[in-house]
Amino acid sequence: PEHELQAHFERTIARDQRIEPRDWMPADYRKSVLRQTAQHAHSEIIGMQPEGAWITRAPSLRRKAILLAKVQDEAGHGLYLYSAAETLGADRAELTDKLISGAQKYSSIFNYPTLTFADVGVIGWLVDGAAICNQVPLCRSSYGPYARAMIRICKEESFHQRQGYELLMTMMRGTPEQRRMVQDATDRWWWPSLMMFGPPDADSPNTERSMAWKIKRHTNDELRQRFVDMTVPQAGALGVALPDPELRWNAERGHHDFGEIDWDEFKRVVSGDGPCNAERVEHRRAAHEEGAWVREAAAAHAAKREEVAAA
Ligand code: FAQ
Repeated sequence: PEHELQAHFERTIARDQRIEPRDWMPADYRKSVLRQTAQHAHSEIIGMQPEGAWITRAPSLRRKAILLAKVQDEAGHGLYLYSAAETLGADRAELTDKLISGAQKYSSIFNYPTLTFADVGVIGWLVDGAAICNQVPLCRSSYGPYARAMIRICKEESFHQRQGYELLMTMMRGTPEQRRMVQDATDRWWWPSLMMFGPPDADSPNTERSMAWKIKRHTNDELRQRFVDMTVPQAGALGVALPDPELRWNAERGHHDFGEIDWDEFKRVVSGDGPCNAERVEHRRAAHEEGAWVREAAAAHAAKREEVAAA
């Protein structure tokens, strides 16, 4: 009976055990985990574009090889997360349709342009840094396949973050022009990175329930604060300024205070009206359409093998 299944589900959550694909779960739990994993998968796939644009223009063979590996990792994360979404009953082709039609979201951060090679370093430092901050606690998310995917993904994200920081360290030891490029990229990516954590807790419709179900382990503002506290000393070591005149240590709180985020900009970018939204989705649509023959060939090959096996 349903109330017994519900009680078992509640107990599993209360004991910090995992919900697995075959377990009974409330329809809204399934819906919410699916919403988050699908958005997360879409973010990884769309997230290949801003840096991918620099693969052909990387300044050395070494930088090209590193960047290629990083962008391939992001594709892997996306596929891994789509598999997690499939365990909840989603259909992968439908997920792609929902991304392309704008029915499902992906992270706001990937709607900003990458203007110079310093952006590649700053994405590794700030965007992967924010991703790690957000995703390490998700290794303890209550949905088993999602939590397990996060473990491997976080290991690769740490490598990504270090490569970005190392790239920036190298540029900061370079010419004044290179140092200016790093500062300029930091100025452009800082505020969008803070927006990755989502709306303030008071305006976050999903947080309360996702925390109760342990899908999320911390609120958006908690993780944003953690990221700021972690990043300020890194900026100091690098020798770049963070573009916020209100950023300062607050000894009483034991945290850094920081300025107000432009939430109008956030809303615009999330609702499709950021600097690169149209371009990102169009690029994904074109790649999907151009890949149709690969899917058809794979399906034909699988059918042929089945025929041979049956004969
Ligand atoms: N952009 O009620 P909440 C990466 C949406 S890292 C767009 O607070 P929730 C690695 C939200 O979905 C980036 N939409 O929602 C990488 C919700 O919409 P809905 C991906 C946003 O779920 C690095 C509505 O606003 N990481 O890809 C954003 O409790 C470098 C209300 O918000 C993840 O997805 C945003 N920034 O908290 C790749 C991490 N923020 O569905 C390449 C997992 C909020 O109600 C290169 N996800 N929204 O229509 C999470 O932790 C959570 O889903 C949050 C949002 C924290 C993103």
